[in-house]
Amino acid sequence: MTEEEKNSAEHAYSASNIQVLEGLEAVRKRPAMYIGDISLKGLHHLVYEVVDNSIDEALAGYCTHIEVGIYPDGSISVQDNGRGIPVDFHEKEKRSALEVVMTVLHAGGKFDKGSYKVSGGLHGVGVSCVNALSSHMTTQVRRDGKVYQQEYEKGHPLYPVKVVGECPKEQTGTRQQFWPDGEIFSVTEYQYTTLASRMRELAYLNAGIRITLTDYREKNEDGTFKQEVFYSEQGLREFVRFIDSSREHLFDDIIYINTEKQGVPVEVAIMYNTSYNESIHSYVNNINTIEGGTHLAGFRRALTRTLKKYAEDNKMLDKVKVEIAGDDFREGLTAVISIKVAEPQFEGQTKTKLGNNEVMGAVDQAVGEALTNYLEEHPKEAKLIVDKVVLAAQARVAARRARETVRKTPMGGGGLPGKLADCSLKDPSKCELFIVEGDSAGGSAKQGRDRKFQAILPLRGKILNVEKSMWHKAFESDTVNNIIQALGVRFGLDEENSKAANLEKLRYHKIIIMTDADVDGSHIDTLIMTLFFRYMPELIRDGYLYIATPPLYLCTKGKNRAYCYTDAERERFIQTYGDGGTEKGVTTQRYKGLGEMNPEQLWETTMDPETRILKQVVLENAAEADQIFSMLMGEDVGPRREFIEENAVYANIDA
Ligand code: 0RA
Repeated sequence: MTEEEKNSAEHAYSASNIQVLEGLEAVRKRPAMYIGDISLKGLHHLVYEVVDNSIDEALAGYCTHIEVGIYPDGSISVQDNGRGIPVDFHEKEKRSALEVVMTVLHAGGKFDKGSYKVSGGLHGVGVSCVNALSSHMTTQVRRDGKVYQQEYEKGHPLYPVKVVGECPKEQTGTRQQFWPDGEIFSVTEYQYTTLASRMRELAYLNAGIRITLTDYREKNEDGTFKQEVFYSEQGLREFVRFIDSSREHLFDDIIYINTEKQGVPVEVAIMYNTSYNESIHSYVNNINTIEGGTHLAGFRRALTRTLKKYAEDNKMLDKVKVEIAGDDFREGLTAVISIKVAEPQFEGQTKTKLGNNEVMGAVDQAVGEALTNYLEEHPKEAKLIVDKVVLAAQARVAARRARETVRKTPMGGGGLPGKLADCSLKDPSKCELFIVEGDSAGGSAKQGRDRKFQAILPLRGKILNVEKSMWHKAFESDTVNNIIQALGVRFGLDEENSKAANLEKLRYHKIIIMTDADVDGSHIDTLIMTLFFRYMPELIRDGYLYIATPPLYLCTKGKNRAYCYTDAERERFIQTYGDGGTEKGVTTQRYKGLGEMNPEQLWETTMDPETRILKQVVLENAAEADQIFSMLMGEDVGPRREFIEENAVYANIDA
């Protein structure tokens, strides 16, 4: 073909595809509708979408290895050793099947007769969306001894699928590489840790699949690229062990279920520990259902019924005088539930609550049968569980009696705490609560704030480490009660789950933790975040929790003056204003704590919505957060020291 012929072929080619292109234009017009948002989250979602297709191929039994690469030019590659997306000519569509998959919305599973598509990202939008939101994309398929290729710009094919090479016949697979479009995304730089965390989770959820993550932007000392391999032979069993790695086990066994009931594949791993936490992580088609749903309800129902029946049948409750509640059965329980549903209905605020009713019975039956067998075959472990349940019930009842003698108000239901300086507006969506370390900083914050929409709650003294205390014990702590009462959050209203927080009366939609920028401050941040994570995770999930960022320095050179929030910012100030780019002539005032700023400075640097920097606390990966919080705040100091040494952001600030 001459250059001219090629151009005209490409032109004719794209002209015949107007219909398709319009479909993808919709994705570019409203990207958030398809991938959630256009920030960091949506950017990473593109990768998950592509990886999910390879996971599907693996679940169908044809793929064992997925390689993900992050490149210096901002692109991502995902390569698998599956059968390769079919490339044959599609009669109805008048083009290659591969092109249809890549350019038609929701065309993902079209050619997949028989086996149903089980994975698929949160929005399940398919690879064509990724293509539409990429400035460039290249797909390569190895099948039948040939390498096929097609490239795209913003989802538009640049040429029909063509053969670009040969390969051994037995070598098959799909390679996708995409460059996220900077015109669409507000950020385009990938975070290794975010991708690693999801790949680790996927490896645990899908035993036997090897996922390699390589960061071609970063070299190790020996010249190789930064790389991790995620592989789990034991799947969910290893996953619960990982989550509970810093907790003391009640016994070493993992109760493991892997079965299919009423056409629903159900996999569950359960472990008991000596803590007071309930940590149940549930997944549907590899998606973390943080709002729960019918599968979780089925699990809880089976657990309560089976344990209760076992304890009664074995006369273990005869001498127990207290009523045992559902929660008591779940104290110290860590579990991962993973099910596959052909047509999941996702509901709830974040579309992570499973609505399919038929699933409840399937999970209930699977867990009921397996747990009954386990208890009968393991009397020693069964006794440990029942004893722990009874203890939980007794402690709960004793605490309630003690509370009732002191005051009659339900937990978290009372008036506002005396230390709270409330704001005058009442609309929660406009109101902010600053939780401030120390009375003196609290005083400055009260003077410096805009009292219309900013409320201040100063905290004095130590904040309870809820990781180590029984659930109800937290409500005996003044600081915890002050926070809960100020927020207007109530507990104990939900029949199903009496520990669930009720956010209906939440009084502020921004809750801002404001502490000193030093080790103590960061410790207090962690304590408060632990309280929220364990008692009110919904509040983090809904994006209400923030951390304030006070400046580290005030740099001055003549008339130029700037607050610097990082060492890099201070460096930049010196480069720009210092004599000959040196520190000469620059005065640096270092802020050791919030208390060193006067009310005006505190407002200007840390509280004024126009100028402040707020960090939103996000729950990227609940299972991993569970593991990290239990490690940081739990009993075992070894792993904690290691983690702090590896992640010591504040180490040089204090030096
Ligand atoms: C449908 C049919 C066949 C393969 C695939 C889909 C497939 C899709 C993706 C997406 C990423 N990697 C993939 N690998 C395979 C094969 C049908 C056949 O060979 O008979």
